[in-house]
Amino acid sequence: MSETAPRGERINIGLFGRSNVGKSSLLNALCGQQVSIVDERSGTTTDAVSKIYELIPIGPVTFFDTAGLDDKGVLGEKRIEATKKILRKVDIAVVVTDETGIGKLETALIADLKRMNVPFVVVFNKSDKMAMTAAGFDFPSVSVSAKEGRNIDALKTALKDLVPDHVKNAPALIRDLLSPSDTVVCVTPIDTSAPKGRLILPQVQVIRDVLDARAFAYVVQDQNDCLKTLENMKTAPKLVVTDSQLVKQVAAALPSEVPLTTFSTLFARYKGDIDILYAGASVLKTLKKGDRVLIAEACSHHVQDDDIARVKMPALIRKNICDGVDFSWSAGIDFPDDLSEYSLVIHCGGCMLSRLETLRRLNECVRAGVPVTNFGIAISAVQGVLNRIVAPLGIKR
Ligand SMILES: Nc1nc2c(ncn2[C@@H]2O[C@H](COP(=O)(O)OP(=O)(O)OP(=O)(O)O)[C@@H](O)[C@H]2O)c(=O)[nH]1
Ligand code: SF4
Ligand SMILES: [Mg+2]
Repeated sequence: MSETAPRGERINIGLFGRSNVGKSSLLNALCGQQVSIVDERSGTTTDAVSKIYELIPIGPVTFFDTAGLDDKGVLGEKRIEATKKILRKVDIAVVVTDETGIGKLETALIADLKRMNVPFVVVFNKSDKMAMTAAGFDFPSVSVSAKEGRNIDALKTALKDLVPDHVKNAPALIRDLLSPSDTVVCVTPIDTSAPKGRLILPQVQVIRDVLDARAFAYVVQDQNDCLKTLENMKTAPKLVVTDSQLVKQVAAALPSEVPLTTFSTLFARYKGDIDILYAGASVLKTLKKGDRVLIAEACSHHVQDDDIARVKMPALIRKNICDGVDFSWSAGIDFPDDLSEYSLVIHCGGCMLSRLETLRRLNECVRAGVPVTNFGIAISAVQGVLNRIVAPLGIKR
């Protein structure tokens, strides 16, 4: 990525701090326009304000201006809760304070951000009154005047430096695992759930990525066809990639030295964080009676008789691990506010989510201290083949 190249995905940047320190003024200074109302009275921003903006040198971002974290009264508590919800969703946080510096609230906020692993910068605003220096602090900071537009470029540079590597460098789908002329066998069952006359998009994307690597793709329907294909091949395949619903059968049919993975596992790495999802899957076998598991889907849809979230996944866990597990479900863009009551979150494959949106959801779980995995990885884990299917991706056990 060049210094000013626009990124494909929007980064969420939140401004947090006490009332009246100049959060809204700072947002306006960053965007060079009146986005948020500024007033000398405390508590001006009540509901969070979001602003989509092309921030040079980062690219597309969404800024969130929030209510002060010291807002008073019953409504104030609700606003603080809403601000904290945004805190769990941002990719980068800006902790705004003024000439009064770092007090109790900022210290607690910074501790929270460190614990949740959220990259942040502290902004000492109102430098036209008194310039603060961050000498002795162990965090990045910038002294600015939102009112006079002083040092705002330094803040933009600091924000750019905070963009996490995993956001900047998305992994490949499969091509990094291949050399030209390697062969990949894809197992794509054509059953009643397969769409008529075509393959599903994740399968097409994997095949395309194989071709982009100048490698060769064989496409077969099941483990028997896969074995026949292997027998006909002069050299062993570099990788066999199967649909998750056949992973147990394919793993049993193929010799153990044949590298095997699933479409879901490739996508878990491509779109999310395979290490987090793999670690989350290890919790499955420890589930016991009464443990609460949240099954989360990114969109709402009509529930079918063999619905994976409502029917198949709970049945798989009840049958193979423990039939006393207590399931809850969520669908849509929001997780429940309190994830702490769950022993595990099992998320859908997130086909409608971008990589950054997927990572944000995983991070929400990590920040709440709750293990998270996804449908595809969970199916392989419950079937006892997880270590085999992550091995070709170089996952450290
Ligand atoms: N001197 C000076 N005053 C500033 C600066 N930035 C903001 N202010 C003033 O501080 C007051 C509060 O600014 P806001 O931007 O509304 O502060 P806020 O943090 O959004 O406040 P809430 O929405 O109430 O939480 C206003 O009177 C601003 O004009 C600055 O850089 N210098
Ligand atoms: S798997 Fe895709 S379609 Fe299904 S709930 Fe998740 S994002 Fe939506
Ligand atoms: Mg405000």
